[in-house]
Amino acid sequence: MTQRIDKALIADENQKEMAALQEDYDALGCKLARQDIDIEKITAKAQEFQIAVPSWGTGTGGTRFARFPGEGEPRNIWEKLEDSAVINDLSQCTERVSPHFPWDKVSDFSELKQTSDSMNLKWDSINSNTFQDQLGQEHSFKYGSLSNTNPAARDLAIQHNLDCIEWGKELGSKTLTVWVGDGSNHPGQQHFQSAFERYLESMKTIYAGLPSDWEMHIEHKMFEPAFYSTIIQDWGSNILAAMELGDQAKSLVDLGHHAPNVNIEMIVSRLIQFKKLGGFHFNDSKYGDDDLDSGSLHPYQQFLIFNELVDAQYRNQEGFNPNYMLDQSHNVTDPIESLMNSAASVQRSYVAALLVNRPQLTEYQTNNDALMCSNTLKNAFNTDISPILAMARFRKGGAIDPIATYRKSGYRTQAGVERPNSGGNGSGIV
Ligand code: LRH
Ligand code: MN
Repeated sequence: MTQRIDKALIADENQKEMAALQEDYDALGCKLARQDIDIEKITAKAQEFQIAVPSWGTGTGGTRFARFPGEGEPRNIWEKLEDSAVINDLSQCTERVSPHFPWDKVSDFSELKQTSDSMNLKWDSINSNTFQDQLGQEHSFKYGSLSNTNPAARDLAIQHNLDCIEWGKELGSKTLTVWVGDGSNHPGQQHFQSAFERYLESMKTIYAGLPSDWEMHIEHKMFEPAFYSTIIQDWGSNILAAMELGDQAKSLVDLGHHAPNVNIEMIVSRLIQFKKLGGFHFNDSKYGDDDLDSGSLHPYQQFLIFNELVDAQYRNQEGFNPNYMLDQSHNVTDPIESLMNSAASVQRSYVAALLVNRPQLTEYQTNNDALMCSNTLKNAFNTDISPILAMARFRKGGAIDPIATYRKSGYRTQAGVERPNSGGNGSGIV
């Protein structure tokens, strides 16, 4: 068990930063007050913000070419929980962890629940996995899982999702996320409608197994591992499936699963309007599903997505309760640092969207004053709200500067000592 970050160290490091933070915070408070914005109200909202971390993101990620494990890699869900606790200790906005089965499967789920409780961690959405075959698996998912032409393979995939619900119930989760790689690589290889009908039939059986207070989140993806067609390729197929299945089925938006330049914030607006926005997998990308750190390339797009989300909150949109989660692959950085950075980046997009003067924006929109519409959003986006994010962390017992405090703690080095390199570099995202 790698030692958690000592609260005294966090306090010491915060002490060094406090005077400067207070000065910046007060200055920002004056600036916002001139816009009739109460900084204390915004900071309180920032303190409420939560985003889940993916268990599989706490280890070094890779590509099909190679994976270069870092020091002190977490080797199992227990060590992934330790690292997730450190991320939450410092950032104070990541109390939920999203597991992936069977990667995180254990023999005793009540023991896993006790361990997460002891770390003040909760369980977010459960991710099923029917995009890989398990050792000795009777029916392969090579040609698909929930849409496979072989009913025995479909039954296997259905049963795995039903098992995920049972394990999730033991952990206190309330959501099942279903992403499948099903699709084709050659024109003509798959009959599109028949394949979608098989997928929907399978999903209906899984849906029937959902407890009444659970949601099923369907994740669309343009391509990979299939490179000609994918069963749920875009938000259109996604919302059709969610509507076909019922009220507990909603659409999940993974930012990296769209073609470059797609207007994701408008997709979000549509899903909100039709009460089908289940949640997000936040990350960033330049080309494909690059799974890069959130906000590292397109921070304005991420802000525009939150502008739609905060607008829905502001309008008390019915059926609006999206789940926020990171889904990234950290190939060249310390995963703990990238996850803390990314959680803060998404929190920043949310808080900046709170600064938008919505009555003013509505007036400019009504009068077709395009320039002032854009400036109203840019004004919020360009406001440096770093003091609010730091103050929110500080007030919840976290670190004013999470990266500096983490590096000062020597946690990674300690983990390296206690978790000898498992040597498996191989390839693939985990
Ligand atoms: C698919 C995906 C999905 C996860 C996997 C790890 O690309 O985004 O959400 O199951 O990554
Ligand atoms: Mn995803």
